[in-house]
Amino acid sequence: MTKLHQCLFLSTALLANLAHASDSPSFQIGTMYAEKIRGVGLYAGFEAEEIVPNASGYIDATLLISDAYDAEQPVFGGVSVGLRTTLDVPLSPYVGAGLYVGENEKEVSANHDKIDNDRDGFTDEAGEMTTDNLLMTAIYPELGFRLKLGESFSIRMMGRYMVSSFGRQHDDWYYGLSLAFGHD
Ligand SMILES: [Ca+2]
Ligand SMILES: [Ca+2]
Repeated sequence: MTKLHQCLFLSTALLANLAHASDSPSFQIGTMYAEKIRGVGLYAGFEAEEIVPNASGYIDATLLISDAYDAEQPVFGGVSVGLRTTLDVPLSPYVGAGLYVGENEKEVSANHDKIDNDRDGFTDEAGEMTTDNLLMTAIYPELGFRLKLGESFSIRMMGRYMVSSFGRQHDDWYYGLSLAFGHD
C-alpha cells in the first residue's frame, strides 16, 4: 500500500467512527482559493458534532490545484481531517486545525530503470513511460464563522493557512466557503 492508500484506509476507519459518534453527521461541500500560489481547493465530506467536547470532527475528500505545487501536474487528490470548535449559536466564530494528505499522478520516462514497466516484452525501449506519484502533506490552522440557517443547513466562511511539505514558499492562505446539510 502506498502512504496515500494507508491514509485513505485510516480515514475510512475514522469516518466510520465519526458516523458512529454522531447520530447524523452533516454532509459538507466547499471551495477555496489561495491568491499567492493561485491555488484552488474543492472538497466534500462529513462533519460530526461533539466528536470531543465543544468540537466537531470532519473528513473531506479534497482536491488541491496549484501549479506552485507542481507545474506539470498541478492536481493533487487526497483527504483532509480536522477538528473545529463549536458554539451552539446561529452565528459563531470558530478555530480549528487539520491535516491534508494528497498526491498527484504523472507520466515519467522509464527507459533507464531496467524494468519492463509497460509489460510489452521489451525492457527500457525508447519512449517507455511509467506513472509516478508525488506526495504532499500539509497541516493547517483554520478560523472562520459558521452561520446556521435553520435546523439542517449552515454556511461556513473560513481561512486556512496551508503549511505544505513542499516548503515555505508554497505556504498560503486559502479562503473558502462551504455549505453543510443535514446536521441535528
Ligand atoms: Ca516495455
Ligand atoms: Ca523501464
